[in-house]
Amino acid sequence: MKSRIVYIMVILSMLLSLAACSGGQKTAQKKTYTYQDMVVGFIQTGSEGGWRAANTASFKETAEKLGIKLKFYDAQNKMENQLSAFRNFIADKEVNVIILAALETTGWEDVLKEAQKAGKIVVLEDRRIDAPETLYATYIGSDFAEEGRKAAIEMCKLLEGSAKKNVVELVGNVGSSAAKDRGQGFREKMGECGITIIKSQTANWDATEGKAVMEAWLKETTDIQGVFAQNDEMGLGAAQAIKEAGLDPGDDIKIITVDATAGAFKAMIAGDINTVIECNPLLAPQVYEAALKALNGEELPKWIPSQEGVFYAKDAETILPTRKY
Ligand code: GZL
Repeated sequence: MKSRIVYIMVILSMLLSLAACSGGQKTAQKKTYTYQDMVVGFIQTGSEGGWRAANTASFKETAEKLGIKLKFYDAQNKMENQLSAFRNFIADKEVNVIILAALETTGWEDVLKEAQKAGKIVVLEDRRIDAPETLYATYIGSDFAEEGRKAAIEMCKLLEGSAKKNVVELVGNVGSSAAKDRGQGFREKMGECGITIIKSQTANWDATEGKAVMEAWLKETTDIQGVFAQNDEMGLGAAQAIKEAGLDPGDDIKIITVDATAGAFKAMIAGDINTVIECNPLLAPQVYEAALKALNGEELPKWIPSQEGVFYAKDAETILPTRKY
Protein backbone atom coordinates (compact mmCIF):
# COMPACT_ATOMS: atom_id res chain seq x y z
CA MET A 1 0.00 0.00 0.00
CA LYS A 2 2.74 2.37 1.14
CA SER A 3 4.69 1.82 -2.10
CA ARG A 4 1.54 2.69 -4.13
CA ILE A 5 1.25 6.09 -2.32
CA VAL A 6 4.94 6.87 -2.96
CA TYR A 7 4.47 5.88 -6.64
CA ILE A 8 1.46 8.20 -7.04
CA MET A 9 3.35 11.09 -5.33
CA VAL A 10 6.35 10.66 -7.70
CA ILE A 11 4.02 10.71 -10.76
CA LEU A 12 2.20 13.80 -9.40
CA SER A 13 5.45 15.72 -8.78
CA MET A 14 6.67 14.88 -12.31
CA LEU A 15 3.38 16.14 -13.82
CA LEU A 16 3.59 19.37 -11.76
CA SER A 17 7.18 20.08 -12.85
CA LEU A 18 6.24 19.39 -16.51
CA ALA A 19 3.32 21.84 -16.26
CA ALA A 20 5.58 24.45 -14.64
CA CYS A 21 8.29 24.22 -17.29
CA SER A 22 5.81 24.20 -20.23
CA GLY A 23 4.12 27.20 -18.63
CA GLY A 24 7.61 28.74 -18.40
CA GLN A 25 8.15 27.97 -22.09
CA LYS A 26 4.82 29.77 -22.82
CA THR A 27 5.99 32.95 -21.02
CA ALA A 28 9.41 32.49 -22.65
CA GLN A 29 7.66 32.67 -26.07
CA LYS A 30 6.54 36.32 -25.30
CA LYS A 31 8.34 38.52 -27.89
CA THR A 32 11.21 40.76 -26.68
CA TYR A 33 11.43 43.83 -28.90
CA THR A 34 14.75 45.31 -30.01
CA TYR A 35 15.47 48.71 -31.58
CA GLN A 36 15.39 47.03 -35.00
CA ASP A 37 11.73 46.10 -34.34
CA MET A 38 10.78 49.72 -33.66
CA VAL A 39 8.91 51.69 -36.33
CA VAL A 40 8.50 55.22 -34.98
CA GLY A 41 6.03 57.85 -36.16
CA PHE A 42 7.59 61.13 -34.97
CA ILE A 43 5.44 64.29 -34.97
CA GLN A 44 7.70 67.35 -34.73
CA THR A 45 6.43 70.92 -34.06
CA GLY A 46 8.15 72.49 -37.08
CA SER A 47 11.55 74.08 -37.74
CA GLU A 48 11.29 77.37 -35.85
CA GLY A 49 14.92 77.77 -34.78
CA GLY A 50 18.26 76.37 -33.70
CA TRP A 51 16.89 74.41 -30.77
CA ARG A 52 14.34 72.64 -32.98
CA ALA A 53 16.92 71.84 -35.65
CA ALA A 54 19.14 70.21 -33.01
CA ASN A 55 16.17 68.28 -31.60
CA THR A 56 15.21 66.95 -35.05
CA ALA A 57 18.83 66.03 -35.83
CA SER A 58 19.05 64.12 -32.55
CA PHE A 59 16.07 61.93 -33.51
CA LYS A 60 17.19 61.31 -37.10
CA GLU A 61 20.85 60.56 -36.24
CA THR A 62 20.03 58.35 -33.25
CA ALA A 63 17.42 56.36 -35.24
CA GLU A 64 20.04 55.72 -37.92
CA LYS A 65 22.58 54.60 -35.30
CA LEU A 66 20.15 52.25 -33.52
CA GLY A 67 18.56 50.80 -36.67
CA ILE A 68 15.13 52.26 -35.88
CA LYS A 69 12.77 52.86 -38.83
CA LEU A 70 11.79 56.55 -38.41
CA LYS A 71 8.78 58.11 -40.14
CA PHE A 72 9.37 61.86 -39.53
CA TYR A 73 6.59 64.44 -39.85
CA ASP A 74 7.15 68.24 -39.66
CA ALA A 75 3.85 69.88 -38.62
CA GLN A 76 4.95 73.36 -39.79
CA ASN A 77 3.89 74.69 -36.35
CA LYS A 78 0.20 73.91 -37.06
CA MET A 79 -1.79 72.02 -34.40
CA GLU A 80 -4.22 70.65 -37.02
CA ASN A 81 -1.29 69.09 -38.86
CA GLN A 82 -0.10 67.37 -35.69
CA LEU A 83 -3.53 65.87 -35.03
CA SER A 84 -3.92 64.53 -38.58
CA ALA A 85 -0.37 63.10 -38.52
CA PHE A 86 -1.17 61.42 -35.21
CA ARG A 87 -4.22 59.70 -36.72
CA ASN A 88 -2.23 58.68 -39.81
CA PHE A 89 0.38 57.00 -37.61
CA ILE A 90 -2.38 55.24 -35.65
CA ALA A 91 -3.75 53.86 -38.95
CA ASP A 92 -0.26 52.90 -40.18
CA LYS A 93 0.01 49.17 -39.36
CA GLU A 94 3.85 49.36 -39.45
CA VAL A 95 4.10 52.02 -36.71
CA ASN A 96 4.35 50.62 -33.15
CA VAL A 97 5.62 53.79 -31.41
CA ILE A 98 4.36 57.37 -31.77
CA ILE A 99 6.58 60.20 -30.47
CA LEU A 100 5.05 63.66 -30.09
CA ALA A 101 6.54 67.15 -29.52
CA ALA A 102 3.23 68.86 -28.77
CA LEU A 103 2.64 72.38 -30.05
CA GLU A 104 -0.15 72.94 -27.53
CA THR A 105 -0.77 71.48 -24.05
CA THR A 106 -4.47 70.75 -24.70
CA GLY A 107 -6.52 68.88 -27.35
CA TRP A 108 -4.80 65.46 -27.16
CA GLU A 109 -7.14 63.21 -25.15
CA ASP A 110 -9.15 61.78 -28.09
CA VAL A 111 -6.18 60.80 -30.26
CA LEU A 112 -4.34 59.39 -27.24
CA LYS A 113 -7.33 57.15 -26.49
CA GLU A 114 -7.46 56.04 -30.15
CA ALA A 115 -3.74 55.24 -30.05
CA GLN A 116 -4.12 53.23 -26.84
CA LYS A 117 -7.03 51.29 -28.40
CA ALA A 118 -4.83 50.55 -31.43
CA GLY A 119 -2.09 49.24 -29.12
CA LYS A 120 0.42 51.97 -30.03
CA ILE A 121 3.04 53.16 -27.52
CA VAL A 122 3.01 56.98 -27.15
CA VAL A 123 6.01 58.87 -25.76
CA LEU A 124 5.98 62.68 -25.30
CA GLU A 125 9.28 64.45 -25.99
CA ASP A 126 10.26 68.07 -25.26
CA ARG A 127 6.79 69.45 -24.55
CA ARG A 128 4.46 68.20 -21.79
CA ILE A 129 0.65 68.14 -22.28
CA ASP A 130 -2.46 68.34 -20.08
CA ALA A 131 -3.89 64.81 -20.43
CA PRO A 132 -4.33 61.78 -18.12
CA GLU A 133 -0.93 60.16 -17.53
CA THR A 134 -2.51 56.74 -18.23
CA LEU A 135 -2.78 57.72 -21.91
CA TYR A 136 0.97 57.87 -22.60
CA ALA A 137 4.05 55.86 -21.58
CA THR A 138 6.15 58.82 -20.34
CA TYR A 139 7.16 62.44 -20.98
CA ILE A 140 10.85 63.19 -21.53
CA GLY A 141 11.68 66.89 -21.43
CA SER A 142 12.86 69.88 -19.47
CA ASP A 143 11.56 71.37 -16.29
CA PHE A 144 10.52 74.62 -18.01
CA ALA A 145 9.32 76.19 -14.75
CA GLU A 146 12.80 75.60 -13.30
CA GLU A 147 14.30 77.27 -16.38
CA GLY A 148 12.06 80.29 -15.68
CA ARG A 149 13.10 80.37 -12.01
CA LYS A 150 16.78 80.23 -13.02
CA ALA A 151 16.21 83.14 -15.45
CA ALA A 152 14.67 85.31 -12.71
CA ILE A 153 17.46 84.49 -10.25
CA GLU A 154 20.06 85.40 -12.90
CA MET A 155 18.21 88.61 -13.81
CA CYS A 156 18.26 89.58 -10.11
CA LYS A 157 22.05 89.17 -10.16
CA LEU A 158 22.38 91.31 -13.31
CA LEU A 159 20.17 94.08 -11.91
CA GLU A 160 21.69 94.08 -8.42
CA GLY A 161 22.11 97.71 -7.29
CA SER A 162 19.95 99.05 -10.15
CA ALA A 163 17.54 101.76 -8.97
CA LYS A 164 14.86 100.35 -11.28
CA LYS A 165 14.18 96.73 -12.30
CA ASN A 166 11.73 97.00 -15.20
CA VAL A 167 11.85 93.82 -17.28
CA VAL A 168 10.09 93.02 -20.57
CA GLU A 169 9.21 89.40 -21.48
CA LEU A 170 9.24 87.92 -24.99
CA VAL A 171 6.97 84.86 -24.88
CA GLY A 172 7.07 81.76 -27.14
CA ASN A 173 4.00 80.07 -28.62
CA VAL A 174 1.42 80.99 -25.92
CA GLY A 175 -0.27 77.55 -25.91
CA SER A 176 2.95 75.65 -25.41
CA SER A 177 4.13 74.16 -22.12
CA ALA A 178 7.56 75.76 -22.61
CA ALA A 179 6.07 79.28 -22.76
CA LYS A 180 3.49 78.76 -19.99
CA ASP A 181 5.91 77.19 -17.53
CA ARG A 182 8.91 79.49 -18.17
CA GLY A 183 6.66 82.48 -17.57
CA GLN A 184 5.27 80.94 -14.39
CA GLY A 185 8.74 80.05 -13.08
CA PHE A 186 10.12 83.55 -13.73
CA ARG A 187 7.17 85.13 -11.87
CA GLU A 188 7.71 82.80 -8.89
CA LYS A 189 11.20 84.20 -8.27
CA MET A 190 11.28 87.76 -9.66
CA GLY A 191 9.77 89.25 -6.49
CA GLU A 192 12.85 88.22 -4.49
CA CYS A 193 14.73 91.24 -5.87
CA GLY A 194 11.87 93.59 -6.83
CA ILE A 195 11.73 92.88 -10.58
CA THR A 196 8.57 94.14 -12.31
CA ILE A 197 7.46 92.74 -15.68
CA ILE A 198 6.23 95.92 -17.40
CA LYS A 199 5.54 94.32 -20.83
CA SER A 200 4.90 90.75 -21.94
CA GLN A 201 4.00 89.64 -25.47
CA THR A 202 4.43 86.62 -27.74
CA ALA A 203 7.01 86.69 -30.51
CA ASN A 204 6.38 82.99 -31.33
CA TRP A 205 10.00 81.86 -30.75
CA ASP A 206 11.03 83.95 -33.77
CA ALA A 207 13.94 86.47 -34.11
CA THR A 208 12.15 88.77 -36.58
CA GLU A 209 9.04 88.90 -34.41
CA GLY A 210 11.20 89.42 -31.31
CA LYS A 211 12.86 92.42 -32.96
CA ALA A 212 9.53 93.94 -34.03
CA VAL A 213 7.99 93.60 -30.55
CA MET A 214 11.07 95.09 -28.87
CA GLU A 215 11.13 97.99 -31.37
CA ALA A 216 7.51 98.84 -30.53
CA TRP A 217 8.22 98.72 -26.78
CA LEU A 218 11.25 100.99 -27.12
CA LYS A 219 9.14 103.54 -28.98
CA GLU A 220 6.86 103.63 -25.91
CA THR A 221 9.61 103.76 -23.26
CA THR A 222 13.34 103.24 -22.84
CA ASP A 223 12.92 102.85 -19.07
CA ILE A 224 13.67 99.12 -19.45
CA GLN A 225 16.51 97.48 -17.51
CA GLY A 226 16.15 93.86 -18.63
CA VAL A 227 14.80 91.50 -21.30
CA PHE A 228 13.67 87.95 -20.46
CA ALA A 229 13.45 86.18 -23.83
CA GLN A 230 11.95 82.69 -23.55
CA ASN A 231 14.28 81.46 -26.30
CA ASP A 232 17.54 82.52 -27.97
CA GLU A 233 16.03 83.64 -31.28
CA MET A 234 13.68 86.17 -29.69
CA GLY A 235 16.54 87.47 -27.52
CA LEU A 236 18.75 87.97 -30.58
CA GLY A 237 15.94 89.92 -32.25
CA ALA A 238 15.54 92.11 -29.15
CA ALA A 239 19.29 92.82 -29.08
CA GLN A 240 19.10 94.03 -32.70
CA ALA A 241 16.21 96.37 -31.86
CA ILE A 242 18.06 97.75 -28.83
CA LYS A 243 21.12 98.51 -30.99
CA GLU A 244 18.97 100.23 -33.63
CA ALA A 245 17.47 102.38 -30.86
CA GLY A 246 20.98 103.62 -30.06
CA LEU A 247 21.32 101.61 -26.84
CA ASP A 248 23.82 98.90 -25.83
CA PRO A 249 22.31 95.40 -25.38
CA GLY A 250 24.00 93.52 -22.55
CA ASP A 251 24.92 96.83 -20.91
CA ASP A 252 22.16 99.51 -21.00
CA ILE A 253 19.59 96.69 -21.13
CA LYS A 254 20.52 93.24 -19.78
CA ILE A 255 19.34 90.20 -21.78
CA ILE A 256 18.69 86.65 -20.61
CA THR A 257 17.57 83.92 -23.02
CA VAL A 258 16.75 80.20 -22.84
CA ASP A 259 18.04 77.31 -24.99
CA ALA A 260 21.85 77.82 -25.23
CA THR A 261 22.22 77.36 -28.99
CA ALA A 262 25.43 78.41 -30.75
CA GLY A 263 23.83 81.73 -31.74
CA ALA A 264 23.37 82.66 -28.09
CA PHE A 265 26.99 81.80 -27.28
CA LYS A 266 28.19 84.00 -30.16
CA ALA A 267 25.95 86.85 -28.89
CA MET A 268 27.39 86.43 -25.38
CA ILE A 269 30.91 86.64 -26.84
CA ALA A 270 29.86 89.84 -28.67
CA GLY A 271 28.50 91.25 -25.39
CA ASP A 272 24.88 91.40 -26.60
CA ILE A 273 23.46 88.71 -24.28
CA ASN A 274 24.47 88.38 -20.63
CA THR A 275 23.29 84.94 -19.48
CA VAL A 276 21.75 81.88 -21.14
CA ILE A 277 19.67 79.16 -19.47
CA GLU A 278 20.25 75.74 -21.05
CA CYS A 279 17.39 73.70 -22.52
CA ASN A 280 18.68 70.38 -23.84
CA PRO A 281 17.36 69.34 -27.33
CA LEU A 282 19.43 66.15 -27.60
CA LEU A 283 16.68 63.94 -26.16
CA ALA A 284 16.47 61.10 -28.70
CA PRO A 285 18.65 58.48 -26.92
CA GLN A 286 16.58 58.82 -23.72
CA VAL A 287 13.29 58.82 -25.67
CA TYR A 288 14.07 55.76 -27.80
CA GLU A 289 15.30 53.86 -24.73
CA ALA A 290 12.05 54.66 -22.90
CA ALA A 291 9.96 53.65 -25.93
CA LEU A 292 11.74 50.29 -26.16
CA LYS A 293 11.14 49.64 -22.46
CA ALA A 294 7.45 50.48 -22.91
CA LEU A 295 7.24 48.18 -25.96
CA ASN A 296 8.60 45.40 -23.75
CA GLY A 297 5.90 46.06 -21.18
CA GLU A 298 7.95 48.01 -18.62
CA GLU A 299 6.17 50.60 -16.47
CA LEU A 300 7.98 53.99 -16.69
CA PRO A 301 7.98 57.11 -14.50
CA LYS A 302 5.54 59.56 -16.09
CA TRP A 303 8.19 62.28 -16.38
CA ILE A 304 11.93 61.83 -17.02
CA PRO A 305 13.42 65.39 -16.71
CA SER A 306 16.49 66.34 -18.77
CA GLN A 307 19.55 67.77 -16.93
CA GLU A 308 20.47 71.43 -17.75
CA GLY A 309 22.76 74.28 -16.68
CA VAL A 310 23.32 78.06 -16.88
CA PHE A 311 25.95 79.77 -19.07
CA TYR A 312 27.58 83.20 -18.57
CA ALA A 313 29.14 85.61 -21.08
CA LYS A 314 32.55 85.40 -19.37
CA ASP A 315 32.74 81.64 -20.13
CA ALA A 316 31.14 81.66 -23.61
CA GLU A 317 34.36 81.71 -25.69
CA THR A 318 35.75 78.67 -23.87
CA ILE A 319 32.52 76.66 -23.94
CA LEU A 320 31.31 77.35 -27.52
CA PRO A 321 33.75 74.86 -29.18
CA THR A 322 32.44 72.10 -26.90
CA ARG A 323 28.78 72.59 -27.81
CA LYS A 324 26.97 70.16 -30.15
CA TYR A 325 24.36 72.67 -31.40
C1 GZL B 1 12.00 73.89 -25.41
C2 GZL B 1 11.43 73.94 -26.79
C3 GZL B 1 11.29 75.34 -27.25
C4 GZL B 1 12.61 76.08 -27.35
C5 GZL B 1 12.32 76.96 -28.49
O1 GZL B 1 12.05 72.58 -24.97
O2 GZL B 1 10.16 73.34 -26.81
O3 GZL B 1 10.73 75.30 -28.54
O4 GZL B 1 12.96 76.76 -26.18
C6 GZL B 1 11.60 76.00 -29.42
O5 GZL B 1 13.47 77.51 -29.06
O6 GZL B 1 10.88 76.64 -30.37
